[in-house]
Parts: sequence; structure tokens; C-alpha cells
Amino acid sequence: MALRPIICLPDPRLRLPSETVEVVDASIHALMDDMLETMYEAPGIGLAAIQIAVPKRVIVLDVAKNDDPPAPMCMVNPEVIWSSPEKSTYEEGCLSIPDYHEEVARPSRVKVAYLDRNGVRQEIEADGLLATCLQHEIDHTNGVLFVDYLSRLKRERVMKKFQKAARLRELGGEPEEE
Ligand code: GNR
Ligand code: NI
Repeated sequence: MALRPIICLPDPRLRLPSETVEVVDASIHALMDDMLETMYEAPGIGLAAIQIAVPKRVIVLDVAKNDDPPAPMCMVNPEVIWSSPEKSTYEEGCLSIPDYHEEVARPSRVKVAYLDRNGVRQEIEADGLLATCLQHEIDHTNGVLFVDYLSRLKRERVMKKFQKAARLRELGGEPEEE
């Protein structure tokens, strides 16, 4: 297991759709383990492989409450196959957009199909925070970020803030994070 650096805005890799995984082999298991370790350390409740610069359709999540035992979930090639007409609003954040939070409305319930660690197709129906987190992570596999659901003004404000911070880092000659 290894901690991997998390890439942040304005890194253009966050905007690329990730590749479908053909075989859930030992390299995918190792990737999932690194992702869980990196997610818990951050700490976060979800992580998509592209956030550690691996453009594969793999996500991990753990939405267990702090006083409950850990409940790690790993999914390969996840896709939303049904979403409810009703919406729920959560204050979202993203490890690739540090220190920024905003409310986002999404379908309250979703059905998601995916391959498990053994490469077996599964379906899960989710609501509450899990439904939101699944949609947030699946969006990452498609190059979509939660700021895409905000008003243009808010989105452009946050994009500019991160572009400016990256420019200043370059000018200052600080070592860029990988
Ligand atoms: O840690 C995270 N918290 C969170 C809160 C509300 C909605 C979505 C999330 S996911 C986020 C971690 C992350 O960036 N995953 O991609
Ligand atoms: Ni995120």
C-alpha cells in the first residue's frame, strides 16, 4: 500500500474521461488499496483514480459515520443506471478543489452498476450521502467536477482562484506538487 499525491485544479487531467477497465486484476487491486489509503489519510469520503493521476474508471468510498466501523467500498466501471426525479442538496467539497465547499442539488436516489473486486457485476441502490458521493465520484470518471453544477459566476471565480494560485507557485519557483 502506498499514499499517492492528489492532483488539484487547474490540472487538465481532471477534465479527461477515464478509461474503462477490461480486467480486474492484481494491478487494479493494488490501485484500489492505494486509493483507500490516500482517501483515509486526506481525509475524504470518496476518491476517483484520476485524482491520483490514474485515468482508469475506478472509485473508492467510505461514508460510514466517524463512530461506526470503517466500511470501504471499491467499484470498477461504475455507472448510474437510474436516478430519482427528486433531488437532495448537500454541501459538497472535493479533495482536488481544496478549501472550497458549495451546495449542490442532485438526484436523491440512484442505482449504480459496477464490477466488484472479483470482477463480478453488481448493482446497488443508494440514497442520502452515499447517493451524492457515488454521483460525485462517477462524475470524476467522466471529467466532471461539482463546480460544473454551480452558477457560471461561482464556477469562474473558483477556477480563476486556482489558476492564479498555480501561476504564483510557478513565479515563486516553489516545487510543484506532483
Ligand atoms: O471527501 C469528500 N467529501 C464529499 C462531501 C460531499 C460530497 C462529495 C464529497 S466527495 C469528497 C472527496 C472527493 O473529492 N472525492 O472525489
Ligand atoms: Ni472529488
